[in-house]
Amino acid sequence: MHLNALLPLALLPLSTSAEPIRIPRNDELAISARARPDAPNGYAPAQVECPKEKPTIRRANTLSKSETDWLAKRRPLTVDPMIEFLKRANIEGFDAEAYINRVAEDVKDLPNIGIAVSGGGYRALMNGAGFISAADSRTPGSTDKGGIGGLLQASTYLSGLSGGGWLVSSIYANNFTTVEKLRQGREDSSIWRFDNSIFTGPDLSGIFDAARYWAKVAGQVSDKDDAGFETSITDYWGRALAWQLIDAPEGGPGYTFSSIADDDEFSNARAPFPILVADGRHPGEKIISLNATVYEFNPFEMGSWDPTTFGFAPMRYLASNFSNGVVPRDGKCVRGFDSLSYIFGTSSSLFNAFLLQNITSVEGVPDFLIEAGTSLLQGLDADRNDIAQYVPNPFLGWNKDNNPTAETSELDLVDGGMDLQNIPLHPLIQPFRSVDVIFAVDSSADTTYAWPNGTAMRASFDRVGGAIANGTLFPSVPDDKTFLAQGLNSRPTFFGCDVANFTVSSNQSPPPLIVYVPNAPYTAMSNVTTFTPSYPLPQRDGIIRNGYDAATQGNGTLDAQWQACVACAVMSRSWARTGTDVPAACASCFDRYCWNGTTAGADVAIASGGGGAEYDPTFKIGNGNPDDESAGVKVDVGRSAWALMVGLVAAVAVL
Ligand SMILES: *[C@@H]1O[C@H](CO)[C@@H](O)[C@H](O)[C@H]1NC(C)=O
Ligand SMILES: *[C@@H]1O[C@H](CO)[C@@H](O)[C@H](O)[C@H]1NC(C)=O
Ligand SMILES: *[C@@H]1O[C@H](CO)[C@@H](O)[C@H](O)[C@H]1NC(C)=O
Ligand SMILES: *[C@@H]1O[C@H](CO)[C@@H](O)[C@H](O)[C@H]1NC(C)=O
Ligand SMILES: *[C@@H]1O[C@H](CO)[C@@H](O)[C@H](O)[C@H]1NC(C)=O
Ligand SMILES: *[C@@H]1O[C@H](CO)[C@@H](O)[C@H](O)[C@H]1NC(C)=O
Ligand SMILES: *[C@@H]1O[C@H](CO)[C@@H](O)[C@H](O)[C@H]1NC(C)=O
Ligand SMILES: *[C@@H]1O[C@H](CO)[C@@H](O)[C@H](O)[C@H]1NC(C)=O
Ligand SMILES: CC(=O)N[C@H]1CO[C@H](CO)[C@@H](O)[C@@H]1O
Ligand SMILES: CC(=O)N[C@H]1CO[C@H](CO)[C@@H](O)[C@@H]1O
Repeated sequence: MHLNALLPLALLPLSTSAEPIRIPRNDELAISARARPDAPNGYAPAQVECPKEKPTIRRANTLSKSETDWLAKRRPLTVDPMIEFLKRANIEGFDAEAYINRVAEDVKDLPNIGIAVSGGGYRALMNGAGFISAADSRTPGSTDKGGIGGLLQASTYLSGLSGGGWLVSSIYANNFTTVEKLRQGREDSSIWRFDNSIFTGPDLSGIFDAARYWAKVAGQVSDKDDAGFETSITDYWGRALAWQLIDAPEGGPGYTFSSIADDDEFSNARAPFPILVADGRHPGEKIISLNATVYEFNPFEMGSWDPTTFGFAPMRYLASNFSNGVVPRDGKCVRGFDSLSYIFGTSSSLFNAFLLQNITSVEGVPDFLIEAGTSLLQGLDADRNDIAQYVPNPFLGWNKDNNPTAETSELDLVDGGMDLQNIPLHPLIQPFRSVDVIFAVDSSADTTYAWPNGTAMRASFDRVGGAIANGTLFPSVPDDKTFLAQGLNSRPTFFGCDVANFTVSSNQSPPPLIVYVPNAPYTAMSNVTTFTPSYPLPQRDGIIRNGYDAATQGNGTLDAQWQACVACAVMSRSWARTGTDVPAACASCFDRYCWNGTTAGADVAIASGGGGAEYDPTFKIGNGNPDDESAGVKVDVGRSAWALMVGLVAAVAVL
């Protein structure tokens, strides 16, 4: 990393050209009430009587009954939004309404859509939010010419990892609200106030009171400790984040992930199925390799499809004493362990070190906390400070022959991007889910200037080549050099377009087509460093809009056919199954957007710091005119100079 490339940022004045952002009063547009503070005792899990039908661990050899039942409601509800979306996209020579109505009778030919939002801290949250708002028909303007609004309503799954998991969690914690409403916020609420650093906390009453804020966070975590449960830095990190992500007093300590299942919108299948991802870390293991077990969290279950763990625990009863898959006859059950903040904290545990190392330098943090932070730093094995502890291990004694953690009382999970699969594709390529197309929003910071270079896609492709794949398939994806040389990382690229190119056995389906949507500068320099702790609201909004412009190719300004091309990608697998000819308009889209299978060759000299030219893109739309609030990089120098230092020092991080 060239530090001097970043230094001028520190000298930029706080933007004065942008209109100040006005937060609506409570009697104006506001976020509606949210999911549920469903835990029995705030942040602390508690022992409860087991339900009549005792919770058990199940084998991962099928979808859960809960998911299957939910899908029976969801798939039919995607039909109308899909027809609307396809009609707007207006693929020449294709009668979308007639086709979709025909295949809707037998759901298996209905396009099955997934969206995956990568990790990358606030950058990933904001860029991902731009995509989601463009795909959401509730966003004003999203169904106008060139928009892709309705794609979200037509989708079955929405997965998030690390920073992308913050986005997904925040949307579902708040009753499947819109990005637009989260962005607008609410009076007296710290929701999406990313201008206030997580270290200093919210300024609800007009003053920052870091001491009070951190005392609350510490109090919540010690409630969990007092209840007899292991706590780790992930608890602190998750609780601190919750103030920005869950619109409830004190970050909603009682909000659980499983309560999403009871949410109006989700339970009536009016929203896609949300999934977060984390990686397993074996005892004594330091490096997370591609062989790490990938765990998923959904409103019903937590577990893994991988051959190692190959099982799922009921989310609502996590931390019950499962042994060999069952709670002993006289054993009690536990509820409230699946705190929403603990789950999104787990998925983003890469940031634990960021919290630990920086908390000590924040003014106003009470001494006892600084001491706690310091002693945590010194006391804990440094190799373990990015771990979220799941104690007791739900998979104790489970799948003993293959499960490396079958003998341990503790299950250690880490940031879902640690295995380089920084896009949460794993849940969506599971054959049982039969997803046809995945929109993969990549905000990874791979290159010198914090843009993606396809590493996350390549990692998921590489993984299906190993024994850990357990029946999953993935389209061919070239190496990072090819991504850079062919510009596959600077514009949307489709992978796996041609089903005829897959050799699949008779009981297998081809993997989904992947629409790769990399973060690139459309109208804003959205490559902010992963560890920047605060963002002035105009910058936040600029990055969200940039993500929106990536999703819509600037509402069609870069390609008037883009909206139709998205629709072609949605239809592709369904057409292949029903033997329908691909309309000429789509053939032309696929020519333009499908990777054609050629690689750059070993002699291409494109590498970050490898002698070739750096990938240093310029604005695709406009010129980053500072009069346009969406453009250019603005950095908050007012609040905390140290925060900038953090950004500079941490800029080398890749995730
Ligand atoms: C959740 O949102 C839906 C749709 O906006 C609304 O009808 C419902 O009342 C909301 N539920 C709660 C609990 O606020
Ligand atoms: C689980 O087992 C541990 C150790 O045997 C015990 O201390 C704890 O009370 C048990 N918890 C429940 C909920 O049964
Ligand atoms: C792509 O990104 C990875 C980090 O994710 C980095 O290690 C690699 O060097 C990059 N490749 C090129 C060709 O720049
Ligand atoms: C992953 O596991 C395979 C065996 O299934 C092994 O050959 C390979 O070396 C492992 N890779 C890594 C990076 O640990
Ligand atoms: C494949 O794409 C590359 C990069 O865009 C291009 O240079 C090459 O000519 C294409 N090859 C074929 C066979 O279309
Ligand atoms: C595209 O439309 C959205 C919503 O109306 C708007 O916010 C955005 O600025 C537009 N983008 C361009 C490049 O015109
Ligand atoms: C087609 O399949 C072959 C063999 O798996 C692979 O090498 C090639 O990259 C694939 N082509 C495309 C365009 O995905
Ligand atoms: C963002 O990208 C631009 C264009 O590549 C580059 O000039 C700038 O230094 C990058 N900023 C960061 C923080 O990497
Ligand atoms: C398709 C496939 O290979 N499935 C295997 C996944 O792993 C489990 C547990 O090891 C096996 O039982 C499945 O056969
Ligand atoms: C000022 C300070 O302590 N900065 C640290 C914040 O956290 C990052 C990530 O762990 C470190 O790299 C910084 O040194």
